[in-house]
Amino acid sequence: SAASLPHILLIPSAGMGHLVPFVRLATALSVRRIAVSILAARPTVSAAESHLLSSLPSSIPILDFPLAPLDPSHFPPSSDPFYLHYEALRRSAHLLPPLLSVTGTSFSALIIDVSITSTFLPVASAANIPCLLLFTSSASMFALYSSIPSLSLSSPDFNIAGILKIPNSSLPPPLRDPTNLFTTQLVDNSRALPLAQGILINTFPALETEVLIAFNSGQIVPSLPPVIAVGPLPLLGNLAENHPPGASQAMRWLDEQPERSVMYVSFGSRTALPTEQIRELGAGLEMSGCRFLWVVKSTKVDREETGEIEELVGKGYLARVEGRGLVVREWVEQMVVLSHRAVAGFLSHCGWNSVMEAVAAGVTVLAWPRTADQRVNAALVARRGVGIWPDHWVWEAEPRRKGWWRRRRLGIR
Ligand code: BUP
Repeated sequence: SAASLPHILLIPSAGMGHLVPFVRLATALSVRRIAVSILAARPTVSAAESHLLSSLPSSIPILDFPLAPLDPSHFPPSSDPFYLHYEALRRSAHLLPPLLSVTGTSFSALIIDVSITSTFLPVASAANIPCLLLFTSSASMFALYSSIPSLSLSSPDFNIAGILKIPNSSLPPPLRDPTNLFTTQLVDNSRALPLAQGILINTFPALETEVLIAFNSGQIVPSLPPVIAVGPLPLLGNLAENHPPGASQAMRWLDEQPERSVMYVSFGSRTALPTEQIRELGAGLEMSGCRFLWVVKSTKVDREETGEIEELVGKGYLARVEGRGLVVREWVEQMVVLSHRAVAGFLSHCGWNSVMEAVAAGVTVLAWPRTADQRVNAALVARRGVGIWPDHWVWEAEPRRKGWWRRRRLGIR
């Protein structure tokens, strides 16, 4: 009977980089005739998330989860809106059992985002529901993540189980500050990992062979449950059916370009470049003589993205590159872009979803990691021949004074 079929509740946290792999996992389970639902914490941070949630098919029903608001005065005013959202969700774990009892569905398991591990695992365990984690970055990054409690963060290199060397310069920048919200959450979550029934990662054995073997032979953190490579997660829907040719300005433009001639340029859904750096990147793309499709982004949260492109890239830029370069500010269907016959390269920040999508589409990556896990992912990109990475480029620490980029270029401190 329907009541005895497995039914899994998936609980993503904030940001497209987290929601997209959850939706892909839900889709993969649902085509295997496993009933799934997604818990959607409201309000979402970005408009892109609410748009994706509202476009899901009826086979992936949504359970709305209103978040108790946080008192902003308890956090530094510059706190990342996505980390604040993780925190609000983490603090709402106790509201899950009452919500589940109202739905009347008895869920056979939960699959939750790693960023909410330390508060949701105990709640799941008290409710007697098996709980697995989905880690939305690489297995290499998970090796660092799960080892954090036992590492000295000031060592020059982290040598993880003798199989993975991560230079200190690749440590996600927020981890340098023990009071940063990201750091306190990560340390808490990392300690709770052994309580999970399993850890799913969107990777595959041929890409991260040694790390996956090391996890499952207990060499990295002996107390961890099985680490299971479930990638590459299937892409959303049927590309050809859902995205007919010419469906958007970007696709119409790509349709007119020669085979494998275009560089796709995007730094993901939550990395904003300062205007001066946008100008420099624009100049570089112009000087390169390459064809390019550039998704330009100047704010972290898409709702705040307003105004004309010309204000960002500079007056006259669009006319100068016309025919050869297209600059857009709105969301593009990245997987459809990467699968287009005209696209040959991807200048990417190396968010993990972007890397997996490039691998799946067979597009070469030019890595320019900007923050978080991205240097660890970029190193893997270079090591496994997925692309290239000029690894002497360092993080640019935030916050910056106005004009920092020009001063750095001119060698002025
Ligand atoms: Br921008 C953009 N279209 O225009 P990552 C992104 N995406 O489809 P991030 C689009 O969002 P985290 C756009 O294909 C990928 O699936 C893209 O995830 C899609 O980077 C996702 O690549 C972005 O992991 O997230 O956004 O920085 O910080 O969680 O890695």
